[in-house]
Amino acid sequence: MTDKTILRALRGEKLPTPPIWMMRQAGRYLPEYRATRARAGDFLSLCYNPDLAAEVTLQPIRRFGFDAAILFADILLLPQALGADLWFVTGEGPRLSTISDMAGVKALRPTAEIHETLSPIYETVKMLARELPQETTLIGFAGAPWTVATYMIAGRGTPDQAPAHRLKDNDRAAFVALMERITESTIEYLDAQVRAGAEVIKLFDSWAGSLQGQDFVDFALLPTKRIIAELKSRHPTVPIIAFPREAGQGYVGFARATGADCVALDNSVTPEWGAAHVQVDGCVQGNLASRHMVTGGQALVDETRRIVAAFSGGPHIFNLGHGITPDADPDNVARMIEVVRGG
Ligand code: 1CP
Repeated sequence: MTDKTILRALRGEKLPTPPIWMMRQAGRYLPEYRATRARAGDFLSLCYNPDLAAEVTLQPIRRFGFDAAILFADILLLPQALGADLWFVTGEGPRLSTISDMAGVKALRPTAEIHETLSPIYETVKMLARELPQETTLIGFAGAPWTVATYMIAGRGTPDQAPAHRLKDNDRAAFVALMERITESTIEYLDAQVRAGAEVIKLFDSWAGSLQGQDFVDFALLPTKRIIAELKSRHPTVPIIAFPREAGQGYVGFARATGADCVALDNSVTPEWGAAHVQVDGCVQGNLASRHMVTGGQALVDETRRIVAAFSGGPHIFNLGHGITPDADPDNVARMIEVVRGG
Protein backbone atom coordinates (compact mmCIF):
# COMPACT_ATOMS: atom_id res chain seq x y z
CA MET A 1 0.00 0.00 0.00
CA THR A 2 1.20 3.44 -0.81
CA ASP A 3 0.74 6.59 1.24
CA LYS A 4 0.57 9.04 -1.64
CA THR A 5 -2.40 11.26 -0.83
CA ILE A 6 -3.75 11.46 -4.39
CA LEU A 7 -3.78 7.68 -4.72
CA ARG A 8 -5.57 7.41 -1.38
CA ALA A 9 -8.25 9.88 -2.50
CA LEU A 10 -8.61 8.02 -5.80
CA ARG A 11 -9.20 4.80 -3.87
CA GLY A 12 -12.15 6.54 -2.22
CA GLU A 13 -10.57 7.65 1.02
CA LYS A 14 -11.82 10.85 2.65
CA LEU A 15 -8.75 12.80 3.81
CA PRO A 16 -8.63 15.57 6.45
CA THR A 17 -6.91 17.85 3.89
CA PRO A 18 -7.62 17.34 0.18
CA PRO A 19 -4.53 16.72 -1.96
CA ILE A 20 -3.99 19.41 -4.57
CA TRP A 21 -2.63 19.94 -8.05
CA MET A 22 -3.61 22.32 -10.82
CA MET A 23 -4.43 21.97 -14.51
CA ARG A 24 -1.70 23.67 -16.63
CA GLN A 25 0.42 24.00 -13.49
CA ALA A 26 3.47 24.06 -15.76
CA GLY A 27 2.88 26.97 -18.07
CA ARG A 28 3.33 30.52 -19.14
CA TYR A 29 2.30 32.15 -15.81
CA LEU A 30 5.65 30.89 -14.41
CA PRO A 31 8.80 32.85 -15.33
CA GLU A 32 10.91 29.67 -15.04
CA TYR A 33 8.64 27.95 -17.62
CA ARG A 34 9.03 30.88 -20.03
CA ALA A 35 12.81 30.69 -19.64
CA THR A 36 12.94 26.93 -20.34
CA ARG A 37 10.59 27.27 -23.30
CA ALA A 38 12.85 29.97 -24.73
CA ARG A 39 15.76 27.58 -24.32
CA ALA A 40 13.84 24.86 -26.20
CA GLY A 41 13.03 27.31 -29.01
CA ASP A 42 9.33 26.57 -29.37
CA PHE A 43 6.51 24.68 -27.68
CA LEU A 44 6.76 21.43 -29.68
CA SER A 45 10.54 21.26 -29.26
CA LEU A 46 9.92 21.56 -25.52
CA CYS A 47 7.37 18.70 -25.57
CA TYR A 48 9.75 16.38 -27.46
CA ASN A 49 12.86 17.18 -25.37
CA PRO A 50 12.73 14.80 -22.35
CA ASP A 51 15.27 16.78 -20.28
CA LEU A 52 13.46 20.07 -20.72
CA ALA A 53 9.92 18.59 -20.56
CA ALA A 54 10.83 16.88 -17.27
CA GLU A 55 12.34 20.14 -16.04
CA VAL A 56 9.13 22.16 -16.66
CA THR A 57 7.03 19.36 -15.12
CA LEU A 58 9.14 19.63 -11.95
CA GLN A 59 9.12 23.44 -11.74
CA PRO A 60 5.67 23.83 -10.11
CA ILE A 61 6.45 20.92 -7.75
CA ARG A 62 9.60 22.69 -6.53
CA ARG A 63 7.94 26.09 -6.28
CA PHE A 64 4.60 25.07 -4.71
CA GLY A 65 4.88 21.45 -3.48
CA PHE A 66 1.80 20.18 -5.33
CA ASP A 67 0.77 16.60 -4.48
CA ALA A 68 0.84 15.56 -8.15
CA ALA A 69 2.91 16.35 -11.21
CA ILE A 70 1.29 16.12 -14.65
CA LEU A 71 3.49 15.05 -17.52
CA PHE A 72 4.38 18.03 -19.71
CA ALA A 73 3.08 17.23 -23.19
CA ASP A 74 -0.03 18.10 -25.19
CA ILE A 75 -3.19 16.30 -26.34
CA LEU A 76 -2.31 17.22 -29.93
CA LEU A 77 0.88 15.14 -30.05
CA LEU A 78 -1.24 12.03 -30.72
CA PRO A 79 -2.79 13.47 -33.92
CA GLN A 80 0.74 14.37 -34.98
CA ALA A 81 1.87 10.78 -34.31
CA LEU A 82 -1.06 9.64 -36.47
CA GLY A 83 0.31 11.71 -39.33
CA ALA A 84 -1.37 15.11 -38.97
CA ASP A 85 0.79 18.18 -39.53
CA LEU A 86 0.93 20.20 -36.31
CA TRP A 87 2.34 23.65 -35.61
CA PHE A 88 1.74 26.44 -33.12
CA VAL A 89 1.12 30.03 -34.16
CA THR A 90 2.54 32.39 -31.52
CA GLY A 91 -0.22 34.28 -29.75
CA GLU A 92 -2.95 32.23 -31.46
CA GLY A 93 -2.57 28.53 -30.66
CA PRO A 94 -2.34 25.18 -32.40
CA ARG A 95 -2.93 24.53 -36.09
CA LEU A 96 -3.28 21.08 -37.73
CA SER A 97 -3.91 19.74 -41.18
CA THR A 98 -7.64 18.92 -41.43
CA ILE A 99 -9.61 15.73 -41.97
CA SER A 100 -12.86 16.07 -43.90
CA ASP A 101 -13.68 12.63 -45.30
CA MET A 102 -12.99 8.88 -45.21
CA ALA A 103 -9.93 9.28 -47.46
CA GLY A 104 -8.41 11.54 -44.81
CA VAL A 105 -9.06 8.94 -42.10
CA LYS A 106 -7.61 6.15 -44.24
CA ALA A 107 -4.44 8.17 -44.86
CA LEU A 108 -3.60 8.23 -41.12
CA ARG A 109 -0.64 6.19 -39.94
CA PRO A 110 -1.27 2.77 -38.36
CA THR A 111 -1.61 2.76 -34.56
CA ALA A 112 1.44 0.52 -34.17
CA GLU A 113 3.58 3.35 -35.59
CA ILE A 114 2.58 6.12 -33.14
CA HIS A 115 5.41 5.22 -30.76
CA GLU A 116 8.01 6.31 -33.34
CA THR A 117 6.84 9.89 -32.77
CA LEU A 118 5.86 9.56 -29.11
CA SER A 119 8.87 7.72 -27.66
CA PRO A 120 10.44 10.96 -26.29
CA ILE A 121 7.25 11.40 -24.22
CA TYR A 122 7.76 7.97 -22.64
CA GLU A 123 11.37 8.98 -21.93
CA THR A 124 10.08 12.07 -20.08
CA VAL A 125 7.75 9.88 -18.00
CA LYS A 126 10.66 7.57 -17.10
CA MET A 127 12.82 10.50 -16.01
CA LEU A 128 10.00 11.91 -13.90
CA ALA A 129 9.32 8.57 -12.24
CA ARG A 130 12.95 8.65 -11.10
CA GLU A 131 13.20 12.31 -10.16
CA LEU A 132 9.93 13.22 -8.47
CA PRO A 133 9.82 13.44 -4.67
CA GLN A 134 8.51 10.12 -3.34
CA GLU A 135 5.26 11.69 -2.03
CA THR A 136 4.37 13.21 -5.43
CA THR A 137 2.05 11.31 -7.79
CA LEU A 138 2.84 11.26 -11.51
CA ILE A 139 -0.15 11.81 -13.80
CA GLY A 140 -0.08 10.85 -17.48
CA PHE A 141 -2.80 12.00 -19.85
CA ALA A 142 -4.40 12.12 -23.27
CA GLY A 143 -7.28 13.95 -24.86
CA ALA A 144 -10.55 12.03 -25.03
CA PRO A 145 -11.51 11.01 -28.60
CA TRP A 146 -14.21 13.65 -29.20
CA THR A 147 -11.97 16.51 -28.10
CA VAL A 148 -9.03 15.24 -30.16
CA ALA A 149 -11.37 14.75 -33.15
CA THR A 150 -12.58 18.37 -32.93
CA TYR A 151 -9.00 19.55 -33.48
CA MET A 152 -8.24 17.00 -36.22
CA ILE A 153 -11.37 17.96 -38.16
CA ALA A 154 -11.26 21.76 -37.73
CA GLY A 155 -7.46 22.07 -37.73
CA ARG A 156 -7.63 24.39 -34.71
CA GLY A 157 -9.52 25.19 -31.54
CA THR A 158 -13.11 26.20 -32.27
CA PRO A 159 -15.60 27.97 -29.97
CA ASP A 160 -18.54 25.70 -30.90
CA GLN A 161 -16.82 22.67 -32.52
CA ALA A 162 -19.01 23.27 -35.59
CA PRO A 163 -16.77 21.49 -38.15
CA ALA A 164 -16.70 18.32 -36.03
CA HIS A 165 -20.48 18.43 -35.55
CA ARG A 166 -20.87 18.84 -39.32
CA LEU A 167 -18.77 15.77 -40.11
CA LYS A 168 -20.60 13.78 -37.40
CA ASP A 169 -23.98 14.70 -38.84
CA ASN A 170 -23.17 14.66 -42.59
CA ASP A 171 -20.63 11.84 -42.98
CA ARG A 172 -21.22 9.55 -40.03
CA ALA A 173 -19.05 6.74 -41.42
CA ALA A 174 -15.97 8.95 -41.74
CA PHE A 175 -16.58 10.51 -38.31
CA VAL A 176 -17.03 7.11 -36.61
CA ALA A 177 -13.93 5.73 -38.36
CA LEU A 178 -11.91 8.72 -37.10
CA MET A 179 -13.22 8.28 -33.54
CA GLU A 180 -12.26 4.61 -33.76
CA ARG A 181 -8.71 5.38 -34.88
CA ILE A 182 -8.28 7.96 -32.10
CA THR A 183 -9.74 5.62 -29.47
CA GLU A 184 -7.51 2.65 -30.31
CA SER A 185 -4.35 4.78 -30.55
CA THR A 186 -5.19 6.59 -27.29
CA ILE A 187 -5.31 3.20 -25.54
CA GLU A 188 -1.82 2.32 -26.83
CA TYR A 189 -0.46 5.79 -26.00
CA LEU A 190 -1.75 5.64 -22.42
CA ASP A 191 -0.65 2.03 -21.98
CA ALA A 192 2.89 3.09 -22.94
CA GLN A 193 2.76 6.00 -20.45
CA VAL A 194 1.75 3.62 -17.64
CA ARG A 195 4.50 1.17 -18.59
CA ALA A 196 6.97 4.08 -18.45
CA GLY A 197 5.86 4.98 -14.90
CA ALA A 198 2.66 7.09 -14.94
CA GLU A 199 0.70 6.28 -11.77
CA VAL A 200 -2.62 7.91 -12.68
CA ILE A 201 -4.18 8.68 -16.06
CA LYS A 202 -6.34 11.69 -16.86
CA LEU A 203 -8.57 11.91 -19.92
CA PHE A 204 -9.31 15.48 -21.02
CA ASP A 205 -12.65 15.83 -22.82
CA SER A 206 -12.47 19.61 -22.91
CA TRP A 207 -15.29 19.94 -25.46
CA ALA A 208 -17.66 17.28 -24.08
CA GLY A 209 -20.10 20.06 -23.19
CA SER A 210 -21.04 20.58 -26.84
CA LEU A 211 -22.31 16.99 -27.16
CA GLN A 212 -26.01 16.77 -26.39
CA GLY A 213 -28.30 13.85 -25.56
CA GLN A 214 -27.44 10.61 -27.36
CA ASP A 215 -24.32 12.24 -28.89
CA PHE A 216 -22.95 12.70 -25.36
CA VAL A 217 -23.52 8.99 -24.67
CA ASP A 218 -22.09 7.80 -27.99
CA PHE A 219 -19.09 10.12 -28.33
CA ALA A 220 -18.10 11.18 -24.77
CA LEU A 221 -19.31 8.45 -22.43
CA LEU A 222 -18.82 5.28 -24.50
CA PRO A 223 -15.30 6.03 -25.86
CA THR A 224 -14.22 6.94 -22.31
CA LYS A 225 -15.71 3.70 -21.02
CA ARG A 226 -13.89 1.69 -23.65
CA ILE A 227 -10.50 3.31 -23.00
CA ILE A 228 -10.91 2.78 -19.25
CA ALA A 229 -11.99 -0.86 -19.65
CA GLU A 230 -8.99 -1.64 -21.84
CA LEU A 231 -6.49 0.18 -19.61
CA LYS A 232 -7.93 -1.50 -16.51
CA SER A 233 -7.65 -4.92 -18.13
CA ARG A 234 -3.93 -4.27 -18.69
CA HIS A 235 -3.25 -2.25 -15.50
CA PRO A 236 -5.97 -3.03 -12.94
CA THR A 237 -4.57 -0.77 -10.22
CA VAL A 238 -4.01 2.42 -12.23
CA PRO A 239 -6.69 5.00 -11.34
CA ILE A 240 -8.28 7.08 -14.09
CA ILE A 241 -9.66 10.61 -13.82
CA ALA A 242 -12.26 11.56 -16.44
CA PHE A 243 -12.94 15.21 -17.29
CA PRO A 244 -16.04 15.62 -19.46
CA ARG A 245 -15.81 19.41 -19.18
CA GLU A 246 -19.09 21.33 -19.04
CA ALA A 247 -21.08 18.09 -19.11
CA GLY A 248 -23.62 19.57 -16.64
CA GLN A 249 -26.23 16.87 -16.01
CA GLY A 250 -23.93 14.49 -17.91
CA TYR A 251 -21.65 14.46 -14.86
CA VAL A 252 -24.32 12.57 -12.92
CA GLY A 253 -23.51 8.86 -12.98
CA PHE A 254 -20.51 9.39 -15.32
CA ALA A 255 -18.09 7.56 -13.00
CA ARG A 256 -20.42 4.58 -12.63
CA ALA A 257 -21.16 4.44 -16.36
CA THR A 258 -17.51 4.67 -17.50
CA GLY A 259 -15.59 2.99 -14.66
CA ALA A 260 -13.65 6.20 -13.93
CA ASP A 261 -12.18 6.40 -10.42
CA CYS A 262 -12.70 10.14 -10.28
CA VAL A 263 -14.65 12.77 -12.20
CA ALA A 264 -13.12 16.22 -12.57
CA LEU A 265 -15.66 19.05 -12.34
CA ASP A 266 -15.41 22.40 -14.09
CA ASN A 267 -16.75 25.52 -12.41
CA SER A 268 -20.02 25.70 -14.33
CA VAL A 269 -21.43 23.60 -11.47
CA THR A 270 -21.36 24.60 -7.80
CA PRO A 271 -19.34 22.45 -5.39
CA GLU A 272 -22.52 21.81 -3.38
CA TRP A 273 -24.22 20.39 -6.49
CA GLY A 274 -21.10 18.35 -7.28
CA ALA A 275 -21.05 16.91 -3.76
CA ALA A 276 -24.74 15.97 -3.88
CA HIS A 277 -24.83 14.52 -7.41
CA VAL A 278 -21.32 13.37 -8.36
CA GLN A 279 -19.27 12.80 -5.20
CA VAL A 280 -21.97 10.35 -4.04
CA ASP A 281 -20.36 7.90 -6.53
CA GLY A 282 -16.75 8.45 -5.42
CA CYS A 283 -13.81 10.81 -5.73
CA VAL A 284 -14.25 14.19 -7.42
CA GLN A 285 -11.67 16.74 -8.49
CA GLY A 286 -12.11 20.49 -8.75
CA ASN A 287 -13.39 23.11 -9.10
CA LEU A 288 -12.12 26.62 -8.36
CA ALA A 289 -12.63 29.10 -11.23
CA SER A 290 -9.22 29.81 -12.71
CA ARG A 291 -9.90 33.58 -12.78
CA HIS A 292 -9.22 33.62 -9.00
CA MET A 293 -5.57 32.92 -9.90
CA VAL A 294 -5.62 36.29 -11.68
CA THR A 295 -7.78 38.32 -9.29
CA GLY A 296 -6.76 36.88 -5.88
CA GLY A 297 -7.87 38.68 -2.72
CA GLN A 298 -10.61 37.70 -0.29
CA ALA A 299 -12.76 36.17 -3.06
CA LEU A 300 -10.01 33.61 -3.72
CA VAL A 301 -9.84 32.71 -0.02
CA ASP A 302 -13.63 32.52 0.41
CA GLU A 303 -14.25 30.44 -2.69
CA THR A 304 -11.36 28.05 -1.90
CA ARG A 305 -12.77 27.48 1.62
CA ARG A 306 -16.27 26.98 0.21
CA ILE A 307 -15.04 24.25 -2.16
CA VAL A 308 -13.02 22.46 0.53
CA ALA A 309 -16.05 22.57 2.87
CA ALA A 310 -18.56 21.44 0.23
CA PHE A 311 -16.50 18.35 -0.66
CA SER A 312 -15.34 17.56 2.90
CA GLY A 313 -17.81 14.69 3.27
CA GLY A 314 -16.05 12.41 0.76
CA PRO A 315 -12.96 11.82 -1.36
CA HIS A 316 -11.79 15.04 -3.05
CA ILE A 317 -8.77 16.28 -4.97
CA PHE A 318 -8.58 20.06 -5.02
CA ASN A 319 -8.01 21.59 -8.48
CA LEU A 320 -9.15 24.42 -10.70
CA GLY A 321 -12.23 24.08 -12.92
CA HIS A 322 -9.99 24.46 -16.00
CA GLY A 323 -6.37 25.35 -16.75
CA ILE A 324 -4.61 28.31 -15.15
CA THR A 325 -4.19 31.19 -17.60
CA PRO A 326 -0.93 32.95 -18.57
CA ASP A 327 -1.98 36.19 -16.83
CA ALA A 328 -2.26 34.45 -13.42
CA ASP A 329 -0.14 35.61 -10.46
CA PRO A 330 1.99 32.82 -8.90
CA ASP A 331 1.40 34.42 -5.47
CA ASN A 332 -2.31 33.63 -5.81
CA VAL A 333 -1.44 29.97 -6.46
CA ALA A 334 0.65 29.92 -3.27
CA ARG A 335 -2.22 31.51 -1.33
CA MET A 336 -4.75 28.95 -2.68
CA ILE A 337 -2.51 26.07 -1.55
CA GLU A 338 -2.05 27.65 1.89
CA VAL A 339 -5.83 28.00 2.33
CA VAL A 340 -6.51 24.41 1.16
CA ARG A 341 -3.94 23.17 3.65
CA GLY A 342 -5.63 25.07 6.46
CA GLY A 343 -3.96 28.50 6.39
O1 1CP B 1 2.85 28.71 -25.54
C1 1CP B 1 2.96 27.75 -24.78
O2 1CP B 1 3.92 27.60 -23.99
C2 1CP B 1 1.92 26.74 -24.90
C3 1CP B 1 0.76 26.73 -24.01
C4 1CP B 1 0.45 25.26 -23.79
C5 1CP B 1 0.83 24.49 -22.68
C6 1CP B 1 1.59 24.95 -21.46
C7 1CP B 1 -0.21 24.41 -24.70
C8 1CP B 1 -0.70 24.73 -26.06
N1 1CP B 1 -0.24 23.14 -24.16
C9 1CP B 1 0.37 23.15 -22.92
C10 1CP B 1 0.62 21.98 -22.07
C11 1CP B 1 -0.50 21.08 -21.77
N2 1CP B 1 -1.65 20.93 -22.51
C12 1CP B 1 -0.56 20.15 -20.69
C13 1CP B 1 0.60 19.87 -19.77
C14 1CP B 1 0.81 20.10 -18.51
C15 1CP B 1 0.08 20.90 -17.48
O3 1CP B 1 -1.16 20.84 -17.40
O4 1CP B 1 0.81 21.49 -16.68
C16 1CP B 1 -1.81 19.51 -20.76
C17 1CP B 1 -2.37 18.50 -19.80
C18 1CP B 1 -2.47 20.01 -21.91
C19 1CP B 1 -3.77 19.52 -22.37
C20 1CP B 1 -4.47 20.22 -23.48
N3 1CP B 1 -3.93 20.77 -24.63
C21 1CP B 1 -5.87 20.32 -23.57
C22 1CP B 1 -6.84 19.72 -22.57
C23 1CP B 1 -7.01 20.55 -21.38
C24 1CP B 1 -7.66 21.91 -21.58
O5 1CP B 1 -6.96 22.91 -21.33
O6 1CP B 1 -8.84 21.95 -21.96
C25 1CP B 1 -6.18 20.99 -24.77
C26 1CP B 1 -7.57 21.33 -25.29
C27 1CP B 1 -4.95 21.27 -25.43
C28 1CP B 1 -4.78 21.91 -26.75
C29 1CP B 1 -3.95 23.13 -26.64
N4 1CP B 1 -2.59 23.11 -26.48
C30 1CP B 1 -2.12 24.37 -26.31
C31 1CP B 1 -3.24 25.27 -26.39
C32 1CP B 1 -3.16 26.77 -26.29
C33 1CP B 1 -4.38 24.47 -26.57
C34 1CP B 1 -5.83 24.95 -26.67
C35 1CP B 1 -6.08 25.45 -28.03
C36 1CP B 1 -7.47 25.91 -28.40
O7 1CP B 1 -8.47 25.23 -28.14
O8 1CP B 1 -7.52 26.99 -29.04
